[in-house]
Amino acid sequence: MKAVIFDLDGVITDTAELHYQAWKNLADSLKIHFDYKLNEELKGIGRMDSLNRILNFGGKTDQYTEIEKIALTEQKNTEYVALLDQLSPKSIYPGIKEFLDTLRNQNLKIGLASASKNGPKILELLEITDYFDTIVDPVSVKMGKPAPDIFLKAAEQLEVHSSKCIGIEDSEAGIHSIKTAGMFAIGVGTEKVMKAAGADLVICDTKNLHWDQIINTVNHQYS
Ligand code: G16
Ligand code: MG
Repeated sequence: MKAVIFDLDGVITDTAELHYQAWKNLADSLKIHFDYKLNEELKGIGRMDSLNRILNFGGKTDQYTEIEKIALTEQKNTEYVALLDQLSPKSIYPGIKEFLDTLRNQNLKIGLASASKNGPKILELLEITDYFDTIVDPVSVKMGKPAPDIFLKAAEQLEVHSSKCIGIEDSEAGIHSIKTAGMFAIGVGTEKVMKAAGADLVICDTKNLHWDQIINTVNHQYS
């Protein structure tokens, strides 16, 4: 293995609650019910796709023009970005910093494949930008997760063949994306959900990300 490609939200830090607050306020103003269940379904899904799912859920798909929808996503993002200021190095999930150090020591390349246009800003707030050899601009890929595009683009930018990459994800859409890209997939979450999505290795908590265990599982699978 030559590279590890990370998802951001739900793997490196928890921004789901901040997305929830910003989407909830927008949905309230549109008189659409929004709850944690729907928020869960938006994980890993890009901004406009997320808005479309919310409008669809509220039965209001046809009530807004494309220009109005862009304005709505901007309204949500302005609020979300203000909430991001709460993030600091303390917001990094347990074990992630140590894992990044191990990857560095093993001379592995490190990439970010997040659907978030705020990815670079979040890495800055967490003070871990320097660990990353590449960050994919989600605007540069044609299809969002579950399509493989964003993980393939990360491999391309790292100049590593996808079969030599490991992807780490917390969303089902993200696991599909990694597997379709032909990579080894680590799922952060419950065994049942992540295995069903196709994860090769499941960890329930980021503090259980241990390189020795990962590489053993990879070698076992490919032997
Ligand atoms: C993340 C979140 C999604 C969010 C998307 C776009 O994906 O999980 O809920 O809609 O980014 O974020 P933004 O509006 O900041 O561009 P990922 O791929 O990092 O899990
Ligand atoms: Mg995620």
